[in-house]
Amino acid sequence: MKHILPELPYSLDALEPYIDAKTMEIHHSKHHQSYVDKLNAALDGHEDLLELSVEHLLTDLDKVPEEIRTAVKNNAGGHYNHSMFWKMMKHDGGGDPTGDVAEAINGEFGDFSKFKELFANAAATLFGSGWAWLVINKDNKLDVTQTHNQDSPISVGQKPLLGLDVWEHAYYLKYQNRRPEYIANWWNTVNWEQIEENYLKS
Ligand code: MN3
Repeated sequence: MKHILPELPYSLDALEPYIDAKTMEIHHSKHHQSYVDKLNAALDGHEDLLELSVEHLLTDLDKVPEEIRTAVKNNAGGHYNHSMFWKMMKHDGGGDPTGDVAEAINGEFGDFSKFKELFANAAATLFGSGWAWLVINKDNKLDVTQTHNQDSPISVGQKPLLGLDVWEHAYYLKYQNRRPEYIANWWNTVNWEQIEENYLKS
């Protein structure tokens, strides 16, 4: 079973003006596609591994032969992280979270603005390429974390609820070196219904 690029759940311009259509087009049809293609290339000839989902591969990387482990980690991670990321945003998103995830955020971080500050700081201070996350950690508590490159929280036993891609490819066309401005604007795209769903499933 070859891995395939999922369709975006909205049009390329749905996240304007916060994320521009050109960035979305390149990010989805070039960058994400490339993770999918390189994952399939790495798994070529490994019939047993081609049967496994990306989640399975990423939570059990030790089972992947050493000669393709790095390629699988990077590209299955890229595929998995981006597949989640697209769904974490929507047209007319943003605002405050509601429901159980809002209660959990308030319980863990004090209030939503304190959580936002922590998360934005994690995104802004990540050196190089990677992601900021809101996860449920191994102790079953909400936590704000960072991952480098395309490493995925699920490889270290965490359940990602919300993630922000801070690779330059995610924002450079519109924001150039102004990563904090991208982060500040990105909050207006967050699909809190999806984050609630992720929380309830975790
Ligand atoms: Mn990306």
